[in-house]
Amino acid sequence: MATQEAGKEYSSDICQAQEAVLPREVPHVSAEPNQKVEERRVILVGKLGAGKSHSGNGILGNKQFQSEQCWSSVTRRCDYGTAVRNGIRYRVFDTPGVNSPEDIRDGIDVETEIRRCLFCTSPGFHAIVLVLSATERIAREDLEMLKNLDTMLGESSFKYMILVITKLQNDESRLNEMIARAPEVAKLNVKCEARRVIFGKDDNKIPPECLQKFDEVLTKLIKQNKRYGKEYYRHKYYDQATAILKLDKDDYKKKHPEISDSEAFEIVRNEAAIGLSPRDSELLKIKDQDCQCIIS
Ligand SMILES: Nc1nc2c(ncn2[C@@H]2O[C@H](COP(=O)(O)OP(=O)(O)OP(=O)(O)O)[C@@H](O)[C@H]2O)c(=O)[nH]1
Ligand SMILES: [Mg+2]
Repeated sequence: MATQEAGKEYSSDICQAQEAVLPREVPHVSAEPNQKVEERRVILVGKLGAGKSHSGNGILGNKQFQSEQCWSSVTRRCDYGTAVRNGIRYRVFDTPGVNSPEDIRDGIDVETEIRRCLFCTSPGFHAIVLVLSATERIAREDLEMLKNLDTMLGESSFKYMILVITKLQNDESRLNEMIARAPEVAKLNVKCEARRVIFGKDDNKIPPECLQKFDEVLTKLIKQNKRYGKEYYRHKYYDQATAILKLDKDDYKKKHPEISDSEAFEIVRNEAAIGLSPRDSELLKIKDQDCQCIIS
């Protein structure tokens, strides 16, 4: 799809794609018209090279995001992927590494990318997955990243957060030991009510039992938040974003009258996530003037 291709700017000169990425599922032809498929919207965040795209591919069940070994940012713009796995539609939003030294050098505005991607999870996201690599030390920049996330998303976002640990054998006791020795991760673990899932050690594949655990944790998380009437994380700014996206949808429908409202909305929402909304600048202007939080 042309729009999806246009969003793929994540390969730098020194980091050429080595593997072909599977073609994306075209959203508007995938679902049966009257069949209501449960949708789960997930955002991936984390440090440069932590394995966000790798984790996103696992959640989707196929390779839609570019994931590779590289010293510079592989994912340079927000990207989305969608697939139906086990009867559930996953809409996964991949983001560039937060607080990477590349942010400044390569001119990647990570905050802008994450904000755009947040609004495009309209009407709100079910989970924010923080990807942590087990092979790297927790450094000052990681703490800075956590502080930034807190500032951007607000404290209540932890109720929707799942920690995914990459590059670690699926061994809970080893993870417990590691957590016990890292006070910052221990704090985070408490804030996330111990929702953490190991995604294994393999750079190619996430073991099925790890993915199953992720599904269970996510299902439980959604159920719990639903009980409090907050199935997904939303904020009044989402209403502003939705209003803008609806204008995009109306324009789109004028050009494609054969497409249903919901299909058109999904298409423009996906395009907006990768910066292709004709009203992108309006989307990015949505911000609370009084507080730094995008969402609180
Ligand atoms: N051995 C091993 N390699 C992993 C694991 N997770 C990710 N990798 C590898 O680590 C490298 C970086 O993974 P990516 O998924 O591209 O990381 P990212 O966080 O999306 O990186 P940026 O987009 O650059 O911020 C790739 O070569 C992955 O195959 C893992 O659990 N084990
Ligand atoms: Mg990536």
